[in-house]
Amino acid sequence: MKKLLTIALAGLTLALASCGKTEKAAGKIRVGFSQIGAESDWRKAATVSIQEEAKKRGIDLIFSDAQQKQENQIKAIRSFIAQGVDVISFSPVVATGFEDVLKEAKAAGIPVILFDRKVTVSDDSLYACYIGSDCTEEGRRAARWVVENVGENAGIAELVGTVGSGPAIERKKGFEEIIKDHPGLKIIKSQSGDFTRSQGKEVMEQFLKSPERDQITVLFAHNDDMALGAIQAIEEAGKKPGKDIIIVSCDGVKEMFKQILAGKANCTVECNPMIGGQLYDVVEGYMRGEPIPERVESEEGVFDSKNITQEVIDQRGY
Ligand code: GZL
Repeated sequence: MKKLLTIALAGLTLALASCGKTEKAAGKIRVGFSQIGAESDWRKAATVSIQEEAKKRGIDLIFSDAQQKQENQIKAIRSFIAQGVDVISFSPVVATGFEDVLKEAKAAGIPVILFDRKVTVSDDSLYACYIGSDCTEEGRRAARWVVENVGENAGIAELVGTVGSGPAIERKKGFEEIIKDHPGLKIIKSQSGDFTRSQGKEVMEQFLKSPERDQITVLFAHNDDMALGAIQAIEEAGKKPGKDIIIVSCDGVKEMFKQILAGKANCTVECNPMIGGQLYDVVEGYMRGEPIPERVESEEGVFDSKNITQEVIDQRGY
């Protein structure tokens, strides 16, 4: 009996091994991707780009949704390593805490491509490439728009993104870098809304009940979803969003374009989520033996009532 079991196990092992080889023989590139979740319209658009582009290119995508939890991202990356994928990519929910698992990927000889967000690590060789926006510049662009369109005096309420995330750290840094030269532009309230519409509404409701409520003349939201929630809160408080409180945010999602056209918001700094094509360009190049570039930039603009029309909205991909 024992002998029979041994032979069966050997056969199973052989079959599994050959299955792996068969897949490789079919030339399918295997990519493991850990996505943060579905916290915003921006994130959902990024997921569409990642999944649809893989399908178009015949790439075997193993996609994992971390439901906003870092431990799920670490588990997923470990699973990709165990499966022996060709490349790992992920959008880190927060910037720190990935060092160990990135060391495991490096030890396994699997390159890691950061998608959309950066990590803070002691050794930058732990990842091969960062594909995405310059969120610090997005913060600067938002502040420059305030200086140019609001002027030198404003009480600013700030809705911060996910605490510890790259975009929240960088957008705040960029915004403050510009307004430090304009002392009349003051951040008088600042709190995280975790990049979601519901929490953006809740925090804005608190701002509008605070002693400083009547000093708030500008809202800077780190993403459109929080700004959209804040618009609801401002209207429910009997104020006019886009007029009593000028609204500036980041992402450039279609719903925000509609609010700007309707006069209920004022500016959105674009952050392009449709970068699945750029990701797989790097992956396919690597599989052809080409070097992986350290950085792939995405092109973005600044949108307000001067360049948003219904036609622009109708043509917008996300
Ligand atoms: C930005 C991206 C952010 C978006 C949010 O690069 O990581 O995460 O601004 C999303 O909408 O949740």
